[in-house]
Amino acid sequence: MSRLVVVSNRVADPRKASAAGGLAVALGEALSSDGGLWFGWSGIITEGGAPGEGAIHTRQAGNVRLVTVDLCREDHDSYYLGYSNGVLWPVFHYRLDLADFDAGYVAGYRRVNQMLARKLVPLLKPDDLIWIHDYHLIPLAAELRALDCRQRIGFFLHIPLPPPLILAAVPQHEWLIRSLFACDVVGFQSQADVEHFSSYVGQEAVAEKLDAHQFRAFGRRVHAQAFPIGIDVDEFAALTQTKEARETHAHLRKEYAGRHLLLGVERMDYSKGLPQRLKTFRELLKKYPENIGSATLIQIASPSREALDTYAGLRQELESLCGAINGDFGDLDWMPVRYIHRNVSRRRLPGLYRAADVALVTPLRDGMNLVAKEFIAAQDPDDPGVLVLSRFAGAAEELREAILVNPYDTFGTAESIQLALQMPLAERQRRHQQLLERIRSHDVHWWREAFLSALAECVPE
Ligand code: GDG
Repeated sequence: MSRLVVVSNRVADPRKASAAGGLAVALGEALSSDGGLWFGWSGIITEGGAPGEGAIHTRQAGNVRLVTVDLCREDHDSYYLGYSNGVLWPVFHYRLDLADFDAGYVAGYRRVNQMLARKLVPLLKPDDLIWIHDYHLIPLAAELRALDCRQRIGFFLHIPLPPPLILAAVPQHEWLIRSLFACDVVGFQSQADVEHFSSYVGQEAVAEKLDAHQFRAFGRRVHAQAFPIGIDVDEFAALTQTKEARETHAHLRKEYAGRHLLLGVERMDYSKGLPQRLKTFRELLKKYPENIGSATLIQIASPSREALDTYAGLRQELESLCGAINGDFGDLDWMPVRYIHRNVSRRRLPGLYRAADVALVTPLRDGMNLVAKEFIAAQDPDDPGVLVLSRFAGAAEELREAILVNPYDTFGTAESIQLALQMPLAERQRRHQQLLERIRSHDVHWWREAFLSALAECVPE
């Protein structure tokens, strides 16, 4: 039986992962079931260290070995802030206008991936299955191969892959995609991402498509497929019954008795469409004045990547929009928007989801979006809330019974929200039941097993 080695930018203790959320739990479970290794950055930034060098830390968490590496300030700023979050994140979310193509960042990105490969190779066993996660580590498989690593390597991209013409704006686009061909299996969130991969390699690398999932280019064959990530539905539904969740639910239902509660939950990120959502909510109040005094939007925007200027600008824009809406429409006994720029405890979230009549999950672009799935799992099947979901979230490929919207169209989205607020109980129940079946059939366990089976079954070149 092969050992699993997970590599991701951040590493979590699987015994405490439930506090961190779904993905950490899923990866932790996969590692804990047979014992494995989880490798990544320690989260520690050292001042004055040498670029491309970092101290390594090892600790045992049950039967999982956690190995992490420190980054010096220069490496952190170019690899993490610069190239990963200043170039790849915006471009892969179609925001060329926000990308900072500073030529210096790529050198740091490559240097850190080379260092991680160098530190990982001595820890590997011949039959290991290596599973690399996300855009921070696209070149890692190629760096491992350069050090003669022969193990099977899988890579999963948690964010979208843009179409070729957008991807081509990254000066190193060919190098990035060529690096993916060092893997045996490449997983994407949605069929749209696979199609972008297929058209990119067809146009730019003259790839040969061998069958539904096999591509040959750059002298190697890769299996590329959509593995839409899910959540642990039963675990999340059970979380609605904890003391904190029940208290949150009871408190909100009491406070909003006879009124409507709309909810948005995300990291504060420009991909999530927060300004557009607030403008849509303002449109809803203008166009359907019966909501004035009776509909409240609770918007949680938990702090994220605050060291980047774009994120600071977004925060200012949101604060100004919330202030304007509350000033224009609010009254002594009612405020339309409750905006929370703090991290809400994971134990309270399920109660919050369950208390909401409508969830607004309206990103401008999103790899998948787990909030949409958490909202469905947390509902009371007898009286479920309605999911309003952006067609630009990967989740929209699966969650067809949500109300799908175009978040750029504030007018049209306001109309859809009004429909959601007025939806009869029988239709809410029917849609919820179908959505629940969908998230159950493709839950996080399915995701992990489907990916790892594809990796275990592939025949290395
Ligand atoms: C990336 C991709 C893809 C949010 N605010 C709070 C909080 N959260 C939790 C949610 C959810 C998670 O964070 C967010 O997951 P998403 O999937 O919605 O979005 P990203 O963080 O952008 O994740 C995305 C995902 O990777 C997995 O592949 O779906 O497309 O962008 O679990 O509940 N949790 C707590 N307090 C908060 O204030 N405790």
